[in-house]
Amino acid sequence: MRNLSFITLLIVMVSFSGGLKAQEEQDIFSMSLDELLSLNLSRTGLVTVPHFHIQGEWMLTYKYHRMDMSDIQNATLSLSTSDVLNSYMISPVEMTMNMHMLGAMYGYSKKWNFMAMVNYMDVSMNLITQMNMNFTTSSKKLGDTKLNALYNLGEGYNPQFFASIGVSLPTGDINLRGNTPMGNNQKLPYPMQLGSGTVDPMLALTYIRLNDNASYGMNVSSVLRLYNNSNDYHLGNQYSVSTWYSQIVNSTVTAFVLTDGIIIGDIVGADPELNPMMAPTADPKLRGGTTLSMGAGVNLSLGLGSLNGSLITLQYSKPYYQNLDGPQLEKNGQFSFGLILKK
Ligand SMILES: [Cu+2]
Repeated sequence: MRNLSFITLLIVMVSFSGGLKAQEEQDIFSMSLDELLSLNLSRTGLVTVPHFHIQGEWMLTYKYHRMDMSDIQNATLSLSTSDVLNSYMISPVEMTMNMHMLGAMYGYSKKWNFMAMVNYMDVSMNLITQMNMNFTTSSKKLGDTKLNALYNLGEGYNPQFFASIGVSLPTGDINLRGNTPMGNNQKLPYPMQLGSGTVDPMLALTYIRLNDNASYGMNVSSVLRLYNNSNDYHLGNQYSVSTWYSQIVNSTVTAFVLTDGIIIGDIVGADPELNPMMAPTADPKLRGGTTLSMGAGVNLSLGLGSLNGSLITLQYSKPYYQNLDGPQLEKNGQFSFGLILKK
C-alpha cells in the first residue's frame, strides 16, 4: 500500500516535470532572439555588476550582503591590538557589516536603462581600550541611495558594451552617536557612519560577451567625492575593476568565478568632533587602501513562465591581498544573497 502510493507520487511528479518541460520548450520556441539572449545573459550575469536589459524588461532585486572584518593591518603587515594600544587609547577588534538592498531596473530603450537602489545598513564594531575593557558600538539605518542611467555604446545586446552614469545621494546618516567608555552619546568614528554626506558622481564602463552557454565580462567603475560634507570632510574616491566568467551547468544552475580590485582613498578633511589620537578609526588618514579579492558563486534559475530569467544568486569572495593605510581592520570573507525577479 505504502509502495503503491509512493509509485503514484513518483508518476505524478514525473508527469508534472514532463509537463513543465513541455511548457519550457514551448516558451523557448515562442521567444524572439533578443528574449533568448536576454534569458541567457540574465542566467549567466552577475547581480553584483551592472548589466543591460532589453527594451521593456523590468528587474526587481533584493540583495543581502555581509562583510566581516577582523585582525589589524598596517600596509601589508599584521598588527596585534596591543601594538595599536601602544599609540591609541582604543583599538578596533572586529566589525560586521550587513546590508539589505532593494533595487529596481528598467530597459527603457535599446540605448538607455535606468536603475535605482536603496539600502539599509546594520553595522557593529567591537573595540578594546588600554584599560582592557571591551565594548561594542552599532549603527542601524538607511545608507546612501544610488541612481544610475546606463547608455548602450554598442549596437545590439551581444556583446554588451555600456557606460553607466549615476549619483549616490546622501540619505545615509553621518551624525550617528553612541555610548562608549569615553562617555555617553559620543560621535561614532568614520567606519560607523552610514553615508558619505555628499552627492557623489558614479561612472562605470562594462563589457559583457555571451558565447553559447557561458558569458564573461569586465567592469571598471569609480565613485568620486568632489566637495566637503556638512562635517568638513569628504570620503576618498573609490576605483574598482572586476572580471568574471560564468557557465550554465544545467537547467537550474549557473556557476561563476570572479576577481576584483578596489582602491579607496583616505578621507580629506576631518570631522571636528572626532579626535584622531583616540582611535585609528577616528583618523581620516587611516581609511584608504587597496584590496584584491577572488570569489565564486551560483545563480539558481527559478524556472520559466511569466517571470522569465528570475533567479536566486549566492556569492562568496575573499581578499588575497590587502595594502591598508593602517592600523586598519582587514576584510575577511564577503557573502551575498540575492533574489532577482525579472519580467
Ligand atoms: Cu538588472
